[in-house]
Amino acid sequence: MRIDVVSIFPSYFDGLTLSLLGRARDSGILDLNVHDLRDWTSDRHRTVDDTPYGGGAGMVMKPEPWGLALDQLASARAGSVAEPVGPRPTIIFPSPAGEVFHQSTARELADHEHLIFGCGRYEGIDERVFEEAAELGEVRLISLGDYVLNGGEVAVMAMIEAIGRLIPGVVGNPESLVEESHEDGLLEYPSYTKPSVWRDREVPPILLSGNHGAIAAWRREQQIERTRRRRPDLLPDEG
Ligand code: 6GU
Repeated sequence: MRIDVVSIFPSYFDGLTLSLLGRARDSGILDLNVHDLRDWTSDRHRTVDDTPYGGGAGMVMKPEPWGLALDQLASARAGSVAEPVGPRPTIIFPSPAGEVFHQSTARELADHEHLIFGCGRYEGIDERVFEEAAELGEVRLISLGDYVLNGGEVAVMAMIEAIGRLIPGVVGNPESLVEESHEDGLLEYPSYTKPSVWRDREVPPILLSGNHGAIAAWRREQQIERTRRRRPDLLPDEG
């Protein structure tokens, strides 16, 4: 998979060289490229924002650098710039006004060949950029949840981590992807390791029983009970 990120704070993404995703990048499974939006400006001050038409507080990101960035990155496909071949990219703009990101969103996006993330700052990006982007690929506005961040960078970090670990080969043991919170609509069961007694706290004895059927049933019960307690909204309505 190829991922391009455009931001005025590219160093936010330095963390993606660490750990699992770093290894995926080194091995070539994940082709992750982070770009500075200011590289597509041409004035001496590398300006990316301006005052809003109609007035109001704050600044709006200018369309021109975004247009040039997306033209270049969306054409980074086989063939020529004029006549690219292969699937069109999916262009994602993190936005608190977008559809909410779920595990199902991550699963869907993990199947795409080319994702472009455009991180907005200030009061947002000139609306015409979204129209223009729709000529180049499938545009999605995606939110992490119902709260406001200062910019899209942290949201995109979260999305890339959620998507990246679902790409085949990124997580060493694919079974560890299955028994996880949200994968089957329930929260994860509790985990324990040695010692069996720690500060007078015992590991639930069933886990030491060797009875795999009983352990599986107990874990399922724990999942349902935790979900009922912490996230009842995830459970189907009972009558
Ligand atoms: Cl994707 N962006 C910003 N700026 N704030 C958010 C968000 C995204 N998701 C939740 N809050």
